[in-house]
Amino acid sequence: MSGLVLHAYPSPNGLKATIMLAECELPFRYEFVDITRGAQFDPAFLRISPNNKIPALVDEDAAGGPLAMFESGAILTYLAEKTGRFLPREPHARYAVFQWLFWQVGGLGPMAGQAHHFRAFASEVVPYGIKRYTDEVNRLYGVMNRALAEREWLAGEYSIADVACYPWIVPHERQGQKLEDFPHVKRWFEAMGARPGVQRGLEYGAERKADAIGHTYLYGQTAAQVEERERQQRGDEP
Ligand SMILES: N[C@@H](CCC(=O)N[C@@H](CS)C(=O)NCC(=O)O)C(=O)O
Repeated sequence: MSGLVLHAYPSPNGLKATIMLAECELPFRYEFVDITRGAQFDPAFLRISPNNKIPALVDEDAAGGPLAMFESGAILTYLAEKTGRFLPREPHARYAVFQWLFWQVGGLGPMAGQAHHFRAFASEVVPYGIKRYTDEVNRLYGVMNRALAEREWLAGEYSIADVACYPWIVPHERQGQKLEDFPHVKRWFEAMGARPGVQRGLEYGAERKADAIGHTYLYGQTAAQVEERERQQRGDEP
């Protein structure tokens, strides 16, 4: 076997990887990981993604042998370095990209994910959680809006920072945000959506809705439950 293999699901973190692969016009095999049915606990998947989350990438042609990695920020950086695209070499420009990439991976993504959870998926209505995460996402959109008031793309030139943020802005309504309140984010959002590579990347994301069964796999995970899921996937005796 040779080539790039992406293990993903069409949720925002998976879409970052498909958009980047499409933007770079890189051929790849798409291995669908049904995280709504527990495929993230398959021992073979956990060997490349020990955090039981998508996306994960394997480059079977990497120098020194097949290279597997998890975490979308690492994957975007790897693909940028492999292709020489969307990550400048000059240090000021490069670290501007890394700052916004880490801002997304450590801030926008987790906070927007919690806003989705409390607003749309929680099994009980928790007003404090809804307000806490809706407000924090609102603050983050404000940060992004101020950055985009000064430049066309988040870190100057179009980069993996833009790719990382976009799939998390697509479901802005589910996060309780109005793009009209953030005109520079709106302008950027429309420019992103007009890029053919972004459109192709999103085709892998004909949004699959997590259903009630999916929720039992996705929420309430503890270390012990994850071990139990893995055991079930291996088919061990109870
Ligand atoms: N920090 C990780 C987050 C990945 C993540 O949260 N992936 C979600 C889907 S968007 C997932 O695989 N969830 C499955 C689970 O929690 O079991 C990244 O940026 O790659």
